[in-house]
Amino acid sequence: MDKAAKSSKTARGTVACDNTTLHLLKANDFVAESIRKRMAENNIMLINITSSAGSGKTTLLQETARRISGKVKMKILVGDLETERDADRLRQTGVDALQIVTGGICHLEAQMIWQAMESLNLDGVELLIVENVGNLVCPASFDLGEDYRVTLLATTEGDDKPKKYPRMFLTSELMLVSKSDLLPYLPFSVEAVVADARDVNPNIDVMQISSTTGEGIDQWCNWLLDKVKEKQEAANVVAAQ
Ligand SMILES: Nc1nc2c(ncn2[C@@H]2O[C@H](COP(=O)(O)OP(=O)(O)OP(=O)(O)O)[C@@H](O)[C@H]2O)c(=O)[nH]1
Ligand SMILES: [Mg+2]
Repeated sequence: MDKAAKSSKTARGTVACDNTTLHLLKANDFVAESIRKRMAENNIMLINITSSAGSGKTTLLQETARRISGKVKMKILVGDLETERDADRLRQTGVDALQIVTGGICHLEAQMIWQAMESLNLDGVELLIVENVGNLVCPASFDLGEDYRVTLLATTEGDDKPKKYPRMFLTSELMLVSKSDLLPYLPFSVEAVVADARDVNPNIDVMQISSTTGEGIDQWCNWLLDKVKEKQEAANVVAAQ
């Protein structure tokens, strides 16, 4: 996997312009690297879940926790501008979840994850999932030190989003086309959305899921479990050398 900072990736075909935000992002990338190192030392798979507001991130994580929290030791950090609502929903499934309230900031930053980790006992944790603030724009630029970035795109949002918000899809390893149960009622082409996402990022993997019907949820859970195993096996190989 490419370990270059997510913020330095540029979409193909866009016009390069001076961007002062890039200087701020360097500070974020520095903290993100420290998180990545800490996750590597502790063998924790870190997943950053992004999407527009309301695409089904929390619902998917509730279903995920119900299915795999008995198989893998997992915890969840969830970011929102206000309220503890998503963390409350997640805790109802029995999983340990901590809410990060950004107080108006439209994305999570690496230093927020670093601070939250101080309140979270990570002993024995194998999988740490971060649910980012619902927004396809700002969270795309902030590396959180994750191993994988997973972006949900709900069928209700329209199939034009990968080309309109390319950075998010460029920096994601997996796109989950969510709310697939609504496909019969919507003018949404899965074929077109996959073609556009792959045009932006030829390496992006795609799964079609519905938290309502359960379509694709086992496949998604197996993907997560495989990633946890891969990281642990890679660490064992290094330790044996
Ligand atoms: N039809 C359908 N509705 C869904 C599905 N998943 C979630 N929803 C509904 O979509 C709405 C938003 O779901 P959430 O899980 O809160 O979405 P979210 O991405 O966490 O939202 P934010 O955290 O606010 O960005 C809720 O009313 C869910 O019940 C699905 O697979 N199918
Ligand atoms: Mg949510």
